[in-house]
Amino acid sequence: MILRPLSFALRAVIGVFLALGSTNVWAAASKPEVEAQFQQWLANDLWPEAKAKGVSKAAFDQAFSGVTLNFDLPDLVIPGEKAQTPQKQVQTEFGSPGKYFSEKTVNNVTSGGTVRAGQYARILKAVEAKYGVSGEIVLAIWGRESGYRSVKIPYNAFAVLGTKAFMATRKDMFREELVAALEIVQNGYISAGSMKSSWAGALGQPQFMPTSYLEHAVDFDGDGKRDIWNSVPDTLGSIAHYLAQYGWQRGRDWGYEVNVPQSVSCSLEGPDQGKSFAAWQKLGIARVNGQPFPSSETKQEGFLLMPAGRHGPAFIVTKNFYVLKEYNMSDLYALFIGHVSDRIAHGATGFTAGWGDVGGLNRSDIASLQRALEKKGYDSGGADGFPGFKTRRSIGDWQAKQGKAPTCFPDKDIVTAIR
Ligand SMILES: [Ca+2]
Repeated sequence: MILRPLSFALRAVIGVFLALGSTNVWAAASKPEVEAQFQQWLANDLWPEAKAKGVSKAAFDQAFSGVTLNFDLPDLVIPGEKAQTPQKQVQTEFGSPGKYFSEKTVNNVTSGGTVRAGQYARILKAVEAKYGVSGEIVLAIWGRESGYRSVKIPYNAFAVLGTKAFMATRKDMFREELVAALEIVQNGYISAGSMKSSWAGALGQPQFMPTSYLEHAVDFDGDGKRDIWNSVPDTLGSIAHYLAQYGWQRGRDWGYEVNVPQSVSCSLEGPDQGKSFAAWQKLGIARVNGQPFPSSETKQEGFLLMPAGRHGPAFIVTKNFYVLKEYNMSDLYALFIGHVSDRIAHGATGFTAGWGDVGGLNRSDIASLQRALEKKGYDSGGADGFPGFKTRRSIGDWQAKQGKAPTCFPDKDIVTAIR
């Protein structure tokens, strides 16, 4: 009780330092000083919140036993130092979408998945029966997230999340995750010492953030622990449960590669512009392999997906594609999972259409393009430097208005032309 006002005072002082941007006037706190502030913050700031959430003192102390700050993590704002501008991040190059599908990565996840499809056939069948998600989809996610357990997940989750919640650019988000991590220990789902995470605080083989773990992790092998670190059945069941809870539709595929005739604009892309498969077919869209869409899909809704605009393969995807995006917001991630699942299931080969040599732009170029589009009244989905479907189709609409054939993807000329 005596320490609490001190903690407030400390934070007020830190606040003044930050507000003045005064790194040149006062030296930043030394590491031992920051470490001491962290220990005070744990005791006086975090503990009351954890206690209110039902976390016992014993569980709290167990979680933070021996935990110190990790100064090597990215995106930290050391108390007393001015926050770094995210300049470096913005100047990174936005790689062409094709880079995401390097043969090496695709082949590694595919071959690892093919082996495990046989090895864990019984468990995968039980997982699919319970949650409706095919084994190949679950395997592809497992492989992508943690290389089927081969990727090391070395960090103490409480050190990572504690450091981030104490002094990172998005500390409120990490604070929520840290409290969730404490609830995991409190509930006895796993011991604190076993909670290993990535440098970003993602847990175990499915790489769940702690709030996701609380909602979606399951004990599929029935030993009483939701052990997504060591148990393969728990890992597979938890991934499928996650997708099921986000609305995965049993019996439906994720999507199909298609040919899109020039008469169909690439600006028809997106989850809010769905049409029945029959309607897409009527527009002249057909599968690249010459096979018809499954008859069960005829009346169901499908969505046009063109991750590289006219410079790459096109797809009609189902709602399940957007469920995959709940795992990771990127279109390319969801497409990677769907594509690898097809390869595991059918021995399918690469995409029929090639990826064009687009790219070479910086994220800052794309962000300024997005701002320019918004100024002209187009929806770019936010100036984040990533050309998502809203940016792509707005480029297409702008091009059509200029009397140009829409490509629906940023390039240097477009960045120069739209200002
Ligand atoms: Ca278990």
